[in-house]
Amino acid sequence: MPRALITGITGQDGSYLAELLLDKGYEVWGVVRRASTESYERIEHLRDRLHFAQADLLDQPSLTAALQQAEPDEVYNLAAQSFVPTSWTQPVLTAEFTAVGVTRLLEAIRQVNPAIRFYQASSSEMFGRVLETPQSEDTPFYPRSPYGVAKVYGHYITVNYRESYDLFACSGILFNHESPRRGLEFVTRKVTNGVARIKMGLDDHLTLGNLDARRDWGFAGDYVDAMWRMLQQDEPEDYVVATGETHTVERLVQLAFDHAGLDRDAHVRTDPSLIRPAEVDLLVGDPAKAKEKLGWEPSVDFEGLVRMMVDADLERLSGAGGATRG
Ligand code: NAP
Ligand code: F7E
Repeated sequence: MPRALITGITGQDGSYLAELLLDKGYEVWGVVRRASTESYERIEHLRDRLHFAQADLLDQPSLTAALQQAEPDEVYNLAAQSFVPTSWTQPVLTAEFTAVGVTRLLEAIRQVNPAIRFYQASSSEMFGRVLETPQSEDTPFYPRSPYGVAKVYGHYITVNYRESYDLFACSGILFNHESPRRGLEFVTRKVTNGVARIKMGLDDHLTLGNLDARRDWGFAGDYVDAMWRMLQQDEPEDYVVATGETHTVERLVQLAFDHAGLDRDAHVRTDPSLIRPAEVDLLVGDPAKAKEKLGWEPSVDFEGLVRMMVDADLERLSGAGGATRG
């Protein structure tokens, strides 16, 4: 039975990846950090099939101990401070988790078992103020937030450990991917949850920032499959994972309100305080390499994703006793 260790198993991607690997017959270990209250909501349904190791990306000995305990064949590093606005208010902490944390984990792998295959969760935020459209594995980086800068470090330290120590280390440059398990502060989920709350009469309006930004949004369940495929190749390489389509935040808003049968103009406000100090205006990925070498294809389109998320939020809130309005 192959064994995998996932950092960030309590997050959106960690929960989908754990499901995928369990289905493939893996023994799945998750790194969890100590907290006074547990946050296992996204993996509650899997909990009795998972193994846990307590560790933190800030603490090198705990990472070494987690690897010694789990003895994994594959490590997926999904843990990070992943919310871009927080990276301006907590830039040093973001660098510790999202940048140097990658080195700590790679060092632990080198020490415990250099044959471990390693996946690093890199991000389209590294392209930032894009120097080429669409963005591919060859597009130069120009990050626009402390988060993006930290991810560039994580990307290059992964490449460097592959080249320096011959580790099987891959960096997946994933564009935005979403799901009903997305954190409530990210724009897709903020919109779909907001729409559902308005529909249920729990709120009257939704306040957003920049509606002109464009993103290449896909479904998280599809994207974790690409991570796994990267680690099954003969050679470790880096891959862009994206849909190849881009849409504005405004389009997301319109689709979500339409799907719930609500008038967008009656409920949407904007607040300049939600505009970022530096914005990423346009992202659209070129997934040709992932399609060709990994045989990867997205299965959910943008409209399908928005409908899935609105429906899930409506269902969740109906279960909580809300009452719909038209
Ligand atoms: P997420 O939902 O925010 O989950 C982040 C995970 O990291 C949580 O499990 C969190 O644990 C854990 N974590 C944070 N700091 C940690 C630390 N110091 N030590 C150990 N664990 C820590 O993120 P996601 O959307 O699943 O994304 C997964 C990864 O892909 C992240 O690295 C993100 O930056 C990257 N990424 C995401 C996207 C996207 O669109 N979703 C795109 C490209 C790249 P707690 O539950 O304890 O907080
Ligand atoms: O913002 C605009 C905002 O926070 C998307 C992370 O997973 O993907 C994610 O980063 C866009 C931005 O995601 C609001 O200005 C407008 O242009 O959902 P987001 P993100 O910053 O693209 C990348 C690939 C990652 O790696 C990250 O970890 O939406 N926007 N109004 C808003 N955004 C938010 N959050 N809230 C608003 O009210």
